[in-house]
Amino acid sequence: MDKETILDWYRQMVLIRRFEQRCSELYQAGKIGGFLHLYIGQEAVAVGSINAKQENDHVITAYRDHGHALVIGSDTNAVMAEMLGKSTGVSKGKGGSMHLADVERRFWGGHAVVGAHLSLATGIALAEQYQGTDAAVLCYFGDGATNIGYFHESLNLSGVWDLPVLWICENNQYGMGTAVERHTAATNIMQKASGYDIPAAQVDGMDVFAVHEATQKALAAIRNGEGPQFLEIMTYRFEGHSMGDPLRYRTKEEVEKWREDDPIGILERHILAENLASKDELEAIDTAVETHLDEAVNFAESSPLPAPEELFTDIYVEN
Ligand SMILES: Cc1ncc(C[n+]2csc(CCOP(=O)(O)OP(=O)(O)O)c2C)c(N)n1
Ligand SMILES: [Mg+2]
Repeated sequence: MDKETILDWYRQMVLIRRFEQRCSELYQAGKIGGFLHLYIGQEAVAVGSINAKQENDHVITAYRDHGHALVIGSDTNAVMAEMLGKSTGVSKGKGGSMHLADVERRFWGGHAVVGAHLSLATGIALAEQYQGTDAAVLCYFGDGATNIGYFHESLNLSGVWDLPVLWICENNQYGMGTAVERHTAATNIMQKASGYDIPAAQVDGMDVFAVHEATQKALAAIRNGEGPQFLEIMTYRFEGHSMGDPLRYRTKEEVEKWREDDPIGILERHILAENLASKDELEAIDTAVETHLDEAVNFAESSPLPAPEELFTDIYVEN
């Protein structure tokens, strides 16, 4: 792994963190409406895995989607504009936080119905298999989603048809305010994949290198014709389920313990220990990210809202 790549991953993780801190402020100022689910704490998952994909692979996820969009390489200005519901946003301001998408980069969202997008991932994988390409689908979902019927139907069909799909469970220990032990009978979630004869591995989601390596391995197996693969990535969301969550279901000590394993802190310590960059160089990256975000917020705030006529466009696909 060369130094430039590692520093770029650091930049991407800091970009997600700072982007979301800005979103939190904008939400509290009433400039972002609807629901807002922060990804803070889980950055190493999107950065480690999406950087392991090849260009023609697809990505699809749930509503906690800002990190995926930024790592995919969607324009930060347009992602921020979408958060504010502006017409310059990635979904023309009509999707908002939970419905980021970037068709050009094969990023299919951003979905609010828990588990529903797993069936879309299955369909995309079937299309690629039918066309005989070497593209795979990276499909992300939460621990809670593994209790939903769509999850079981999708894993089953992907196994029956040997579809090129990588199932990525971001196990952040909770589905809303309910801990894994209280919401699922099989708390060792990767076991659920073996019910469908799908090879699975558990990965430390606070370690960007571990996530990258596991994803590379799983994608290589898919492209080698070994069928769907499953990763259970162990992570933690440092903030609430969504903005305004009073967090009564977990202790401060638990949060503090996970914060010691802050994925950005772990990477920073690695960079410094390996002399890949100095503290000053890392601070320069942080400053550049802040400047980049100043521009994005200005762009979003000064962009127009969608015109009223836009209510009637983009409802059906036009052939
Ligand atoms: C079908 C459906 N049921 C319930 C909800 C309400 N809901 C939104 S998020 C969520 C929890 C999902 O938890 P998990 O899959 O672990 O994802 P996380 O929020 O932790 O990323 C629930 C129950 C929903 N959006 N869709
Ligand atoms: Mg969860």
